[in-house]
Amino acid sequence: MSESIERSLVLVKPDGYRRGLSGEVLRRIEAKGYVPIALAVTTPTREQLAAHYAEHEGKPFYEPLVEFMSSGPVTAMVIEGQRCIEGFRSLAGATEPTGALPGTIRGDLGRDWGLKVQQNIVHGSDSPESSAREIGIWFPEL
Ligand code: IDP
Ligand code: MG
Repeated sequence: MSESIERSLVLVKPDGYRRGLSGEVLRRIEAKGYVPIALAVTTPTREQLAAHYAEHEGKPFYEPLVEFMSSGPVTAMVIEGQRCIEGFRSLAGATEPTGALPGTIRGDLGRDWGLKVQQNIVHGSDSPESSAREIGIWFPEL
């Protein structure tokens, strides 16, 4: 792999999966030009989520987040391309879906439901270190 080619771990969260938005998320990723190199539908275990969201342990939304993320299947994928970590975060938009800009996944497809955790359709790695760690959790074979 050329050094400048990055990988990012993307999840279509249970809200997005339930609403049938996995294809729409993948469509936007491919339209942007990033390449999916691994794809799976899986219901996350609490252990997987504890590892994935370790940085958030102890925060008020941590338990609701783990509860939400284990509530049903997610579509997990690894995407590849130069600067795809930053690029996918840009496609995803801001964490808080009410203020996420129109044109982004969260801005176009997400909204506030008055719950303890924001349901915002997607997760994307936020750095090369997170990406390597997260790919190890979701796709240990890679
Ligand atoms: P990110 O997904 O945009 O990287 P993080 O800060 O890593 O955002 O938070 C992980 C997830 O936890 C968010 O995507 C969202 O679902 C939820 N979350 C983050 N901050 C809050 C909050 O202040 N209230 C409720 N839910 C939150
Ligand atoms: Mg994050």
